Amino acid sequence: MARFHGVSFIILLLACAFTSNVFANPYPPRKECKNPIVRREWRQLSKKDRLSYLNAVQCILQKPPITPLSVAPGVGSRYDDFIATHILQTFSIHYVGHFLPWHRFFTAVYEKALRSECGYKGAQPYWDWTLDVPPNGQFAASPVFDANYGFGGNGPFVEVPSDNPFSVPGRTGGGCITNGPLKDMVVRMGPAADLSGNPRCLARDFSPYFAGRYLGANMTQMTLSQPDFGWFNTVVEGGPSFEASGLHGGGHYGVGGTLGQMGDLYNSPADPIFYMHHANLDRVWWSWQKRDLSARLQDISGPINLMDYSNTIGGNVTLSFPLSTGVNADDVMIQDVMNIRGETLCYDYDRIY
Ligand SMILES: *[C@@H]1O[C@H](CO)[C@@H](O)[C@H](O)[C@H]1NC(C)=O
Ligand SMILES: *[C@@H]1O[C@H](CO)[C@@H](O)[C@H](O)[C@H]1NC(C)=O
Ligand SMILES: [Cu+2]
Repeated sequence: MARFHGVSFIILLLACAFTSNVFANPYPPRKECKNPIVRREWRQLSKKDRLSYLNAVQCILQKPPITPLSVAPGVGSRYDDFIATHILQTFSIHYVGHFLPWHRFFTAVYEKALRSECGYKGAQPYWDWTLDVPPNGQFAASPVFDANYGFGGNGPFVEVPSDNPFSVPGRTGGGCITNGPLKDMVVRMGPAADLSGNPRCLARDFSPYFAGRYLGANMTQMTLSQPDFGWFNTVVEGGPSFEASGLHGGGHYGVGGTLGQMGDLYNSPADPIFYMHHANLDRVWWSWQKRDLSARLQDISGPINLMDYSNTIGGNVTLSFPLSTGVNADDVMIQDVMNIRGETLCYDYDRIY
C-alpha cells in the first residue's frame, strides 16, 4: 500500500508538473530530423561526387537572379543573390553574437538551393584546413585547390604597395586564377559594398604563412576549449586586425589575401570556397556544441551591435533573435538553427573534432 501511494504521488507530481509547466523548459527540445544529409570533407568525396558538387556550382552561377534590380542592380545570377545578401548585411552579421548562427543558416540555404534548383544530390562539403597546413600538409597543394577535382589554385603574384595597411602578411598571389572550373567565372558584385555590377575575374592571393598561423590543429583546439558561446564566438571570429585573427580570418585571408575576393569582408561569398570554409567553421561550432549538447543547444550570447562586446549600445542576442537571408529563404530565429538536426536544419557531419 505504501509503495502504491509512493507511485501515485509521483504520478500526481508529474501530472501537476505537466499541467502547470513547473518544470517547463522555455525552449523545449524540438523534433529531431531523422534522415540528415551528411557533410563530408572534400577529400573524402569520390572524384565523381566532387565533380557533381562543382557542376552544381556551375549551374547556380548560370541561373537567373531573383533579387530585384532596385535592391542590387548588378546581380546577374542566382549565385549573385547570395553575394548581394551578404554584402547588404555585412555590418550586421560580423563581430556580433549571431555571426555563427547567421553563417550556419546562410550556408544551409545555399546548400538547399544547389539541391532543389540545381539537382545536386549530396550535402555541402567542408574543407578541413588543418590537413593543409604544417605539419600535416602544404597549403597550395591542398586537394581543395586542385585544377581538375577542386576549385583551382592561386593567382599570379601582383605587387601591392608595402605600406598598404591591408597587405596580408605572406601573400603570394593576387591575380586572376589560371586553372580549374572557375577560371572563367565572372564576379559582378563588389568590390566591398558596390552592388552596381563590376564584371571581373575571380582572384586569389594565397598566404600559406597566414594559413599556417591561424588554421592549424593548435588554433582549432584552442578555439574548442572555450568555456561558453560568448568566448567561443569571439575566438572563432577574432578581432579586426590581422594579428588578432581567428579561424575565420585564417581561411579568408589565407585564400584571399589582399587582392582575392575571399579577403573582402563584404564580397567574400564571390569565391565558392567561401561555403567550404564556412561549412568547416560550422563543423567546429557543432563539435563544440556536441561536447555538452543539451546545454550548448541553448547557449547563445554576444553583441547585437557591431563589436559591442561590452554591451554598451545594445544587449546580447537571444534565441529569439531573427536571422534573414533576404530573397533566398524565409526568415528564422536563432533557436531554429541551434540544432543542425532539428526541425529547420537537417544535416550532420561525418566526423567532428
Ligand atoms: C599555432 O601554430 C602556429 C605555427 O607554428 C603559430 O604561429 C601559432 O601562433 C600557434 N597558435 C596557437 C594558438 O598556439
Ligand atoms: C551578455 O552575455 C555575457 C555572457 O556571454 C554576460 O557576461 C553579460 O553580462 C551579458 N550582458 C548583458 C547586458 O546581459
Ligand atoms: Cu560573412
